[in-house]
Amino acid sequence: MQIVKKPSRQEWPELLKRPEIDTTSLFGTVGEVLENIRQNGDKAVFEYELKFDKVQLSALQVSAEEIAEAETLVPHLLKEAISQAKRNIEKFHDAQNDELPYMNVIPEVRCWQKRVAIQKVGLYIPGGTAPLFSTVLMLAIPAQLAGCEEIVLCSPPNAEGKIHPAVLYAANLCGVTKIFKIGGAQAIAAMAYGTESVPKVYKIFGPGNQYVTAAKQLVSLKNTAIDMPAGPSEVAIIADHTAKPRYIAADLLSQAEHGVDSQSILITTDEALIVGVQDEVKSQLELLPRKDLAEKALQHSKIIYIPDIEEAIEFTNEYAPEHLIIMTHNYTVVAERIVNAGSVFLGEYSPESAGDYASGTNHTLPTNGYAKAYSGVHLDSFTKKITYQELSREGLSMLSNAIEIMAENEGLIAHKNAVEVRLERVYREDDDY
Ligand code: HSO
Ligand code: ZN
Repeated sequence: MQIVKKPSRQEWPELLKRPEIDTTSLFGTVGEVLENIRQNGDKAVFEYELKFDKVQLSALQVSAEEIAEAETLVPHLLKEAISQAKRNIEKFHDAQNDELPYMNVIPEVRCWQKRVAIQKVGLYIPGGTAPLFSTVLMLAIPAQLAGCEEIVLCSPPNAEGKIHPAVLYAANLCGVTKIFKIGGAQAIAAMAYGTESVPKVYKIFGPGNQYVTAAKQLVSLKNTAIDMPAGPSEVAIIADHTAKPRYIAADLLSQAEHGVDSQSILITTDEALIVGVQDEVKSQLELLPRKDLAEKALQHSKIIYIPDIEEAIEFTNEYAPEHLIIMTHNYTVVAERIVNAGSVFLGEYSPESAGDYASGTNHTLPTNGYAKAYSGVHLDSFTKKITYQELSREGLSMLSNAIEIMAENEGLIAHKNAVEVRLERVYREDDDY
């Protein structure tokens, strides 16, 4: 890990940077895939599955037999763990379903807002080196709670043409309506445009590599919404002299093992903590099955010593981490000052892993500094709000002056007339004035 001590403000921009990827040819390549699938549907999807996932599929949709088989392949203890996580995620997300405001803005002018589920949503679950069935829970549970009618899931098949049984089990458990063996940009295209087998959806959710992210960004330019532009996963930890190097190292590594481009950052007000953390990282890393991945991620990870806690908080807010763990003696006070972060973990018993799996919060969060403006996935991500209004004749007449003067001054006389005809103020040839 890179060690930086007391960086000056001029050094901050360099430290706050995320690893940059070269996107020069990316959008062109992905654009071709999208266009091919838009024009040729399933046929193109089968071809891309052969080309990119190296598998000749006979059907894109996962069959009922395959789902039943997955059920038998998932160990009992894992099923219990998934069901505990599911209960907590449901409980936390269900509580987000608050009352809808309904009001008389002025007497006789009633306005309200209704939350309506997005009818068709698409969930993307990456293949890669870890079967992310926890991400199925994080996306399908709020989709189901919100009341989405069609929940489509795409995930790349392995060389045998199969999706990991735990992914299928979780999808089936959480009300996913159709599961497809499609990965990468072709999955995003299939869900955005629809094919003979894949239904077209209105919003696409979920993480993915740079091709998936580029595809999501491209389809979002037309008529498919996306949750957020996702980048590599990241964690920042603020720690003072009371924090335990062992815990800090474990958290830095839990992020680093996700992939070579993961970012782990420790911001500490205590210089003495640095050596302890370095030692712990070294020894814990040795025991990890994904040591090689984690080691590479650690090469661009940093330990930053900022003695002043105020400055450490300011730095963190500028970085806007996806996950923020605060291990300081006064973590509640520090937490109150955080304005940019995807999800915050407080005290020494709240590792990021808790939120990644089972505490109830969602782990689909904004990366790459997007936490400055985006929220993580939540119940409302699966809904949209429709506003309604109902005015009586009296209500309209009380507003008529304001509407008519404004319409007139915008030069939009048809707008003015829409009020006047109702209040019978428009002169008509046959009117008997
Ligand atoms: N840390 C990841 C989520 C995850 N971790 C899934 C384990 N499995 C992004 O928030
Ligand atoms: Zn994780």
